[in-house]
Amino acid sequence: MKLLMSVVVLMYVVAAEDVMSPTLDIISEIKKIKTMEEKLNALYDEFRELRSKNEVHTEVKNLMNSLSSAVSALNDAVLNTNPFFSQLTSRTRNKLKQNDCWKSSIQTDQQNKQRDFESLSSSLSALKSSVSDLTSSVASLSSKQQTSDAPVTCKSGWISYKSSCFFFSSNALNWTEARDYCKAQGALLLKIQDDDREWAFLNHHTIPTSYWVGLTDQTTDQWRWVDDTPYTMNKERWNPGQPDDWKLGEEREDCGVITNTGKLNDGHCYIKFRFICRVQF
Ligand SMILES: [Ca+2]
Ligand SMILES: [Ca+2]
Repeated sequence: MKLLMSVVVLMYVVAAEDVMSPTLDIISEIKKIKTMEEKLNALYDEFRELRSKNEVHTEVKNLMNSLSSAVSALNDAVLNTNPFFSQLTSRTRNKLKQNDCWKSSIQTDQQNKQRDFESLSSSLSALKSSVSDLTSSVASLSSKQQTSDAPVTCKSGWISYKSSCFFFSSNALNWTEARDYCKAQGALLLKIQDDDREWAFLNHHTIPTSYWVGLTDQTTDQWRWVDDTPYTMNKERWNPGQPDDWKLGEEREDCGVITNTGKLNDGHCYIKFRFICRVQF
């Protein structure tokens, strides 16, 4: 561009030399030419700046177009992936709902287990208490048993056996008199425990003599002890065929007696036999 301008100036100068000869005119023209050259240079610089700006603008425009394309592509991508996100969101919500249900179920289960545990603990405490009571009862019974087995001290003429005092009379009375005598002594006409060792003790002191005991079926036709407690029949304690309620005249046999054999018979109550009284502690 500068070259072009210089050629133009030179042609102008040559043309001017041909046309104008005076020196002052030439100097004046040269100044004009320089002024024009400066103006042309300024225009050239301005043109170059404008061209540079235009290039920047083009570049910015291209960048904007690229950016717009990228945004459009991104938007399309977002639109394409939107169903996926929607589905994912739905699944996540469902999972959260399921988690809430599970959490509620687990909490309920834990509460039920806690109640069961408390109930079991309570039952266990009650059971422990019962076991403790039973242990105490067993200890108490054991102590009583030991006490009951211990021999007691009896008044003169009475025999001690375990926790009882026995009186084997040397005189004979009818059954009713014998009952009343024992009662007057603070005792009972003999009430026997169904115990082989006690039977052996009694036989040791009765055989070969007969003794009234506290058994009768006089009022009820059912054998009962003198304290009105029921008697449980044990035929092994009776003589063969007894009790037979044998009738003599108008009288039947209604009173129990240990005979000289050491076994029981029902006899007529008015007969006088020896008798046995017992005080049990
Ligand atoms: Ca009878
Ligand atoms: Ca009989």
